[in-house]
Amino acid sequence: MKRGWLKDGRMPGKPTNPHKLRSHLRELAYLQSRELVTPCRLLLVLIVSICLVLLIAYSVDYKEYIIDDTDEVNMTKRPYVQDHQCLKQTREEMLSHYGYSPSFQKVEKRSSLSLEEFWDLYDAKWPVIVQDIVPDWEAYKTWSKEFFLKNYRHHRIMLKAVEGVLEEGVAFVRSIEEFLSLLDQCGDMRHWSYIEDEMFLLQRPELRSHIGNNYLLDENFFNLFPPQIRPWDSMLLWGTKYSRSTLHMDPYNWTAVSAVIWGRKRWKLFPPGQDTYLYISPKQRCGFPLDCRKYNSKVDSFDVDYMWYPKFQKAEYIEVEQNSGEVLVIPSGWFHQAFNEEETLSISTQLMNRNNYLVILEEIIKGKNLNRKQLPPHFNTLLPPDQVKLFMSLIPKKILKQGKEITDFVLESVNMSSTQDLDNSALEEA
Ligand SMILES: O=C(O)CCC(=O)C(=O)O
Repeated sequence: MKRGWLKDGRMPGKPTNPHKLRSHLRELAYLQSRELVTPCRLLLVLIVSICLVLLIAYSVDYKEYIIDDTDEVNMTKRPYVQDHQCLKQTREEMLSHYGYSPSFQKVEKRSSLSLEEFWDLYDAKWPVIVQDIVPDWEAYKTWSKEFFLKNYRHHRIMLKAVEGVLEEGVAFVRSIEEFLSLLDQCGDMRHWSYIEDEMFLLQRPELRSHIGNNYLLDENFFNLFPPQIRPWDSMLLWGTKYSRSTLHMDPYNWTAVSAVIWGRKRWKLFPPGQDTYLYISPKQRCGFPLDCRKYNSKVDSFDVDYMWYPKFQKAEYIEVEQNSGEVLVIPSGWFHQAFNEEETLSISTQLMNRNNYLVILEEIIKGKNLNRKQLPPHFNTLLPPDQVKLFMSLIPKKILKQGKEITDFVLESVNMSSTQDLDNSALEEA
């Protein structure tokens, strides 16, 4: 019944008699109060109340969000999370700014790419291959097999040997001469060897100096790290055909930079946000003194066991071939795996700059090396390199000391061991 109508359906007229007026009013009040307590009304009141409560709760959250918005990136208050959707959109805008059409399924090969354009279009956003860096290097011109045999025949080097599946790879120390003899054996997908040595070039400055300039690394905040915990920056990778890396994201989630001196690599590059399909366990640690999470997949994307890893079928990736003389840059957040399609020698390094430094600092916090609360309130008002310097000054001395000890230990292990197998767990720890 509509409110204000009498039981018999009449509209209440204008009562003239005071008695009638009182009884009309009483009747109206009765009708209205009866209507209010119907189950329908009750339900409605309940729904409205719930909505009101939700609205109040939401507006409180929303207000907080608005406040955050003016203060969007603030590591002193909350974890920094890279917004890959936003980065993708920025790249699209930048592509149109430069007059390029969007290309989201391939890795472009570029020459004469300015640093500015690299930062705008690729850095932290999309992988790219740059073709005109390595050909100027002394290493590109002189590092033949004969060169290594002549100058480093008996020098020891760390390598991984696989007889079976990738997961069962074993680390060894061998001389260059012995490794070269392995190159002559013909392997297959389950038999191969791979030098993955982070110290060989660093210990031999004359060789290290053959790696020329790479302008993409002109701004590299790793140089602001104390030397004891600064990541080693020129890993030598020299593998037989079929050799390959694991499927992984790099320590501290840095930008990976690979330069092929000779040979050919095929890469599978996985855009961010697919951890479930790649079987990434959240509990792995890198075990460095400046500890970090380790992002290694159990899947060998070039030899997948779908019985064990069925979800991998859903993973999306881009494939690209990197030829001799080319540099591949893989942004933070992208899992990747390299496969040497022929005997290949390359050098890997890492990049931390204005576009990914917060990702790396956040990984260092996740590694429990320091507490977010130790960052002073003005931290995010500083320029990026000053933020990195301040952050580094807060790293406990104990960690720096351990860093030095580990470096000394690794150097000693490589120098002291003859051709006997190294204790793998010790190497992995290191
Ligand atoms: O070249 C390789 O085998 C892998 C290198 C790599 O994954 C890296 O540089 O991050």
